[in-house]
Amino acid sequence: MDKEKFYITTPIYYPSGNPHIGHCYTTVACDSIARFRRMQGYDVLFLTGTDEHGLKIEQKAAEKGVTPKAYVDEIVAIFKKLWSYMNISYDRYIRTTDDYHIETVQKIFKELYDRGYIYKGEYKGKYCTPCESFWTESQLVDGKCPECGRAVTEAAEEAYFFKLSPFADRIEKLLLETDYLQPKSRAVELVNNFIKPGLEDLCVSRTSFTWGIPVTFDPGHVVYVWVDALSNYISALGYLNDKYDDFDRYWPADVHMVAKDIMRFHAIIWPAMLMALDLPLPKHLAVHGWITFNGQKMSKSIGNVVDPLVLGERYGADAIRYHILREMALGADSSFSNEIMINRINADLANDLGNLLSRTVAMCEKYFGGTVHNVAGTEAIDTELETMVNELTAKVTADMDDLTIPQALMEIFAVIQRANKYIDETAPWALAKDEANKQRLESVLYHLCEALRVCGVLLNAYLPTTAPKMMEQLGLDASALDLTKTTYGAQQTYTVHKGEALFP
Ligand code: ME8
Repeated sequence: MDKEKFYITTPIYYPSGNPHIGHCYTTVACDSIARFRRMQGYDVLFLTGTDEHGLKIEQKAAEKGVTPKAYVDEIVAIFKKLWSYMNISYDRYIRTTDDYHIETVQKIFKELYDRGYIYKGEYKGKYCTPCESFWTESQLVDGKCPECGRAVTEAAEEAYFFKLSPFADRIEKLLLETDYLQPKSRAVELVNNFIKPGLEDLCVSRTSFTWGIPVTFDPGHVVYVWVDALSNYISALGYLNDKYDDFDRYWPADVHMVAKDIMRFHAIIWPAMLMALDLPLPKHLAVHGWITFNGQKMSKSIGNVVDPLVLGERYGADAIRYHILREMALGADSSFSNEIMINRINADLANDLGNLLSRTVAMCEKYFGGTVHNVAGTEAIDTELETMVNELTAKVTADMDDLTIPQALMEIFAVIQRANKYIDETAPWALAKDEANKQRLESVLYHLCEALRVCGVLLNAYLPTTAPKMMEQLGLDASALDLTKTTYGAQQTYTVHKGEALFP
C-alpha cells in the first residue's frame, strides 16, 4: 500500500442529451492518462459521472412526460454503455442524484453559510435557459448568449450568493505563479477578464425550479448548479459523507481535465470553494479546446453532434480513441472531420501499425516456422532501431507528464514507421534466398518483434483492445504489457501466431 496515489477526474456531464464525441474526448484522454499511470505502478482513482440537476433537465423530463430522475436514469445508462464500449477504465462513477453526494453538498452549503461566505441577496441578470447560465451585460455577444448564440431573458429572484472577493488575490497567484493551470497561457486571459475587473459574487441557489438539492435551512431554495457540480470531486471520495473513506488518501486531485467552456469555474470558483472550506487545492487543471464541427463548438444545444457509437460501430472503438487522442492538443480547438479521421485510421493504424505486425508475423512463420530468438544486430540501422526502442518509454513518459498526448502517440508511431522502413532496408525476402543469411534474417525479424512489443506495451494506454491483440500475435500474453520491460532485448524469444488484421 505504499504505492503513490494518482487521482484524475473528468467533468461530470449533463445528461440532458446523449453523449457525443466532445464528451468522449475528455473521457478518453483521462482514460489514457489513468491507464498509463496504472502501468507505471500508481494507485489510480479515475472518476467520471453525471451532473443531473437543473432547470434544463426538469424541462426535458416534462416534455417527455417523465420524472426528472427517470429521464436522467435513461441517459446515464447510455453514457455508461458508451464508456464501456470505449473501454473507459473509470474506478468510480458519481451521479449528483446519489444520496451521499446530496448529503455532502448540503453540508458544504451550510458550512460556507456558517463561515460567512454565503449570504442571501437578489439575483438580476440575463439568463440563457438552454445553457442554464446567467450572463453579465458585458459577456453577451450581440446581446445574445456567448455560448450558444440564443436570446437571453431578463431574470430576477431571491438567491444565495457565494462571496468570491476574499479569494481574489490567492486565486490570481494560483493562476499566474503556479503550474495549476495547463496550458498556462490561458491564465492571463482569466485574470484580465474575471479577476482584474473585480470578482463578482456567484449565485448559488435558485427558487424558480425544484429539481436540485434543497438548501437545508431555507426550503424553497435549491443549490444552484456549480456548488452542486464541483463538490462531486470530493463527495466521491467521502468528504462529509460515510459512503467512502478515501478523502485523506486521494485528495488533492492530481488532474482535473475539462474543456475551455468550464475552465472559469474550475480555475476560479472551485479553488475559491476549497479555500473557503480550508481544503488543499488540486494540483493541476488541464484545459483542452473544443472539438468543432463546421467551425462551431460541437454541442447538444447547437445540435451539431457526432454520435460516437455510430462511428465506433463503423471503425471500432480503438480507431475512434486514436483519432481523438492524436488530433486534440491541449490548448487548440480541433475540427472534426470524417475525412481526417479516415485518413488517419488508414495511414497510421491500418498501414503503419497493422501492416508492420502482419508482415513481421508472416515472415517469422514463413522463414522460421514461427519462432525467432535474440540474434545480435551488426549494422548501424540495427543500433538505430534498438536505440529508438530504448528511448521510447522515457519520451512517452515525459509527454504524459506534460499531458501532451498527441506527442506521445507521435513518438510511438515514429518507431513504428522506422520499423517499417527497416523492413524495406533489410529486405528479408532477399535475405531468405540464401541459407548463409539465416542468422542475419533472424536478427532482422527479432528486431521487428522487439519494436512491436515495446510499442504495443506503450500503446496499451491508448488502444486497450489493440495492444493485447498485438501481444497475442507475438505469442505473448497480457503479462507482457509491462512498462518495466520496455528495453530492447527484454523478451528473448518469440513464437508468433498469425491473427486477424488489426484494422481491417
Ligand atoms: O459543463 N469539444 O457538462 P457538459 C471538446 N455539467 N470537449 C467537449 C465538447 C466539445 N465540443 N463538448 C463537451 C458541464 N465537451 C457540467 C460540468 S464539472 C464539475 C460540471 C466536454 O455536459 C468537455 O470536457 O456540458 C467539457 O468541458 C464538458 O464536456 C462539458 O460537459
